[in-house]
Amino acid sequence: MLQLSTPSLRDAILRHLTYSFGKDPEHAILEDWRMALSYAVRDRIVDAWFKATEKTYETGAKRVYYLSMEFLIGRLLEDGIVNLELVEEAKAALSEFDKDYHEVLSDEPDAALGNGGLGRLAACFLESLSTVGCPAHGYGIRYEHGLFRQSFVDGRQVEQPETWLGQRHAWEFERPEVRYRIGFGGHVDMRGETVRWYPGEEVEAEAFDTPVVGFRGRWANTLRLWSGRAIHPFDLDAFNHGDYARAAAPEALARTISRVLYPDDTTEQGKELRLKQEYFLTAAALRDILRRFNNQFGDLRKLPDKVAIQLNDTHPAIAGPELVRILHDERGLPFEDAMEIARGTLSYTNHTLMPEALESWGEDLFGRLLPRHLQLVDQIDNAHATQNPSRTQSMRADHQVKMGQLSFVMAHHVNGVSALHTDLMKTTVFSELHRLHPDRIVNETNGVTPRRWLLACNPALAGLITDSIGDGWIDDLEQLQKLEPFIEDSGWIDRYWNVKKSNKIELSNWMGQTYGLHTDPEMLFDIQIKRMHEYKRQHLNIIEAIAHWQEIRENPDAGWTPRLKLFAGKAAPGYFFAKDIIRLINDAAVVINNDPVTNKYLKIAFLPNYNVSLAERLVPAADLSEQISTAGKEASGTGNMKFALNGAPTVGTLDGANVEIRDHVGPENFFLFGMTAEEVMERRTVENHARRAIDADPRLASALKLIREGRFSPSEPDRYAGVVDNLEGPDFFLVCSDFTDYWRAQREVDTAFADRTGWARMAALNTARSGWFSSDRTIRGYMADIWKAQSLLP
Ligand code: F58
Repeated sequence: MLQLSTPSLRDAILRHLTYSFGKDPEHAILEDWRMALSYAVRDRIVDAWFKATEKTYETGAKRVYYLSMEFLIGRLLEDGIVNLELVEEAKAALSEFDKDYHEVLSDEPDAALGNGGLGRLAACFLESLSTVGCPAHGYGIRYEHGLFRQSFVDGRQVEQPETWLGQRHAWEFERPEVRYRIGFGGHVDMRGETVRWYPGEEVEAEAFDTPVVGFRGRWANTLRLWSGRAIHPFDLDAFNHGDYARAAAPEALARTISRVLYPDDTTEQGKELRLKQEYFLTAAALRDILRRFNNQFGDLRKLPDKVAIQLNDTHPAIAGPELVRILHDERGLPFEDAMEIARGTLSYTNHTLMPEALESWGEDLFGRLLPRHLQLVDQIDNAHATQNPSRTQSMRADHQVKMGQLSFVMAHHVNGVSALHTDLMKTTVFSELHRLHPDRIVNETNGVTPRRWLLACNPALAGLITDSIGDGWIDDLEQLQKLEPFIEDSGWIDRYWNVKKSNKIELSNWMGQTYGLHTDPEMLFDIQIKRMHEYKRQHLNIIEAIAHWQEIRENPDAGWTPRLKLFAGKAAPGYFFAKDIIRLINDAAVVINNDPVTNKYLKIAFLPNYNVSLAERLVPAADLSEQISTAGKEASGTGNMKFALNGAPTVGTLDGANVEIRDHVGPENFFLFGMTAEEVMERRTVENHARRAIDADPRLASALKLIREGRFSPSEPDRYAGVVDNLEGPDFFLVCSDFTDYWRAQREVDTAFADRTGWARMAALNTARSGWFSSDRTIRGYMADIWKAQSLLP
């Protein structure tokens, strides 16, 4: 292989500035510097990438393919620099040119190609797959517009299109030679044994590759994103007749397929374009996987030995029927053999139990877009029914195609994302399928990459840890346990506390400069950041804050623990209740922050446009992590892990991975409240449960009364009537029933925080005991339990 000597980073930056971007240092703008640095870093990533690819071919190793509609990767430059251990060199090189490292890094657009946890998990997995040296590809869609940008007008969420491709970025390699035709609609031709699908419409999927480098640059994998294009980009005839709009129509139509990410997290909408996107991704990925397999191995019966395809939720579930179609219709294998090969290759991760989020497609739409696949779904369903005579539930009920059941039947393993979630899968949505296939469901508790979520975002803490126990923790996170003996040492605890304090000061300064928000870093920084959803209960948090504010007003001199409550998160554009909660928080913040009696003790802010980069600023500065979902609803959570790792104890329910976090950090270092998942189900059956809870708690009653009376919306007193009606009435997510215990837990937090050393110890124990929540551990679990794949690192 070609070996080039590596120039110094400084020389590489200058070379790219000059020859890739045609600028001299005097005339270069910030973006030029950012691009030159990115190219210099990218060159080294490419070296690692080629080596890894070569090794994968040489060894004939099994490859993992992670199919996901979302990869919430955020910015990539710092990731590359950190993983190649170039931080100091990059800082020094830039300062030679009088450029600030952080300013250059923040110039990069934040690639928001995902909605929330599911997409961010996929991004952490890619990084961990590379760090552990597992040969893998991520497959997704190269959305032109990622998740919308959020701003507030009079406290209300306003959405604007996101345009990450509006600025140059360095990470993708266009592959014009890798294109596949993807068909939709048309008809199915059946001649005896041979079945052929003749699509009525075709678009082309073109590949764009982004290398993903692992820690210390020992391995790099590929994220391959598909972009839609027209097969005949231009209607010359129309153009010649002066009809320019019609001339450009084919291209416009084909491009809509990868134009924009669907912004609806957790509710399923059944939109035609969404199904098209799902098939587009899946069909292109399968074509690509089979081409690579064919070149290297050939014999399709060996597919399960050489290929593991993970379906990230049901969004790529059409992979089951599509693989069967290719093997059976196109390659001529008997249906049963095609089924066996497909099932040996596919596995499926479930991320939600909420019925409204489980995908299903009307058979009319499905049959119109994918007529052959609908036939195959029926054949798969019938075969499954025949093999399992006691089965009562079909994947084809109510004129629908149920994608969860289809995925389950087509997968050799189905996994949940936390221990509790996996148990609930077995007893609720998949209870029948679990009875029929008791070995299929396994648990793989989520994790987060410690490179981004500690080493990069919290350099001060990472430095203290490395000073104390060496740097082995970075890719072996359970080594954080070695910190425990230091926690006894008051000098060390002071250092830990000072790290947190400096992070809080930095955040305070940044919020001051960015939003004109004045905050005191001595306060307890209490943070809830995640998508807005009723089950996540941001409203429980703000109602408790309102009740707390009242209490402080009544007795201002009672020695309150000063608290800053920060919120951030986007609501789906059509989710009006969630948007009301955003507005309520903003409205309440105005009133409470301007109360001279209380604002030393309580301040509230909702930071706009939550994204990965904002999370990277907030997580290291948090004192308290709000993980307060209705038990049984949050499949896992991953923000909860980031906070614990960075030394913010949790106030939370026994939900998702909170359960495992509490087990690891110890119950004395976790502020537990609320009903269990079982109690939740029971409470829902109690008549008037909300009314009873309100009548039993005057604090809750008066907070709701203030909201109802328009205390926070004087210009429109009944602005929140709908919200309060919901809470006093159905209150499906049991905000009222959990309020009193939440209040209690928060007062325990106040008391605990007043003891600085005690709190610092608790925070440090959260760090020391969170090593298990590394996504390296999760990925090793998938490799061993599901994919049967090996690391190729020595
Ligand atoms: C999330 N799901 C879970 N879905 O809510 C969270 O508990 C879990 O930690 C995380 O997955 C990773 O396992 C989630 O983020 C979505 O955003 C989907 C987007 C597309 C439509 C349906 C929801």
